[in-house]
Amino acid sequence: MKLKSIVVLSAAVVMAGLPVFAKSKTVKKFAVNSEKSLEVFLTFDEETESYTAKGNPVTGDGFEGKGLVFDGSDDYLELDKKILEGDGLTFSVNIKPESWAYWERIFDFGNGSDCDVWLGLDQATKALRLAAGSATVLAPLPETGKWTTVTVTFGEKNAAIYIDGKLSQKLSKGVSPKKVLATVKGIYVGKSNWNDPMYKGIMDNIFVVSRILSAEEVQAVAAGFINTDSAGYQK
Ligand SMILES: [Ca+2]
Ligand SMILES: [Ca+2]
Repeated sequence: MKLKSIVVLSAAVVMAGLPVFAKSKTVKKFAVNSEKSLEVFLTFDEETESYTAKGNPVTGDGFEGKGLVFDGSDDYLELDKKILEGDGLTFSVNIKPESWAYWERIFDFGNGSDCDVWLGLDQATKALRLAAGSATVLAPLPETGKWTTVTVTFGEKNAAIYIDGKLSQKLSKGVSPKKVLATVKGIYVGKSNWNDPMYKGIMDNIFVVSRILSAEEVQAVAAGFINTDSAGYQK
């Protein structure tokens, strides 16, 4: 088992050559760093990158450079509790699913019973579902074999899913990350807190900010305008 500690990257990360770049010329530059609530940014491109992985996932062709290949059997990541210390949370990832199974998880933060926030395939609607407190928000299920940017936000009065930077659905109810933190057991990427199927496919650019990004900021993140340089926020 590979067991490493999580670090927040503070080095400048240059992201270029995105397929969506040309379509997003109107998006303003958005930079985020640890002072701006950046908690996690995993690109899987550097040997020195540190994260907690279980099941020995390997790296393969990613959205840019390398990505992390989840075998659908026992591969997952565990994130640090500090991502839940804010009043809001934004999670973004480039996914290329190999297959979908009902209840398969992209992430699941909680305790597997009364307090859980999860993103995955909902059996009843056959859509991508974010469950956050009393809120259920849906988006079209990302196609297998293709790259899709999925971004979600949640907080006490917020639950939203964006697909490729565009809002799919948003509700003004949800659950505070701090409330999830109080009873949390697993903070998983690719795995459920219940006995549900594991994510099978590739993930790249796993990005977590401990606040709710605006629609404009989400659009910038999805277009790859992430700059973690200490120069900080610019737009
Ligand atoms: Ca990458
Ligand atoms: Ca494995």
